[in-house]
Amino acid sequence: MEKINGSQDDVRIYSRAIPASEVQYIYESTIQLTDGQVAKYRLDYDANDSVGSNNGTVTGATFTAGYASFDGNDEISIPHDVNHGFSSGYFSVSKWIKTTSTGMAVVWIKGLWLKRKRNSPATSQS
Ligand SMILES: [Ca+2]
Ligand SMILES: [Ca+2]
Repeated sequence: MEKINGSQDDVRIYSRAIPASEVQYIYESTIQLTDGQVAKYRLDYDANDSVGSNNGTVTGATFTAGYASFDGNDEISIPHDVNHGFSSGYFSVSKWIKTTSTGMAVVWIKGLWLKRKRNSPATSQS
């Protein structure tokens, strides 16, 4: 599946499940939801973590006007941190996304493992 072609901003990771009532806070930006927040990426001009210490590694994405732009091949990867809560099964991720794509695209992957079966060497027949 292809990666997102568009822009993303304000990525936040919480080490707990956030109920709908608090999701509304994030949407309205009226209350800074910091309870359980373990990472925040403003994506203004880099992919540094302004809450924790898990700075992202930028591959191709560019920063303009306070957000990150992706062209369908770009990505930002962040290191694994046990404090993010992924192992516990209770975590939340929020981000703003803008895209003109109408198909499906990857906007978030955790723990991607790609296994490729190695082809057997070609044999010739006589
Ligand atoms: Ca931003
Ligand atoms: Ca690119």
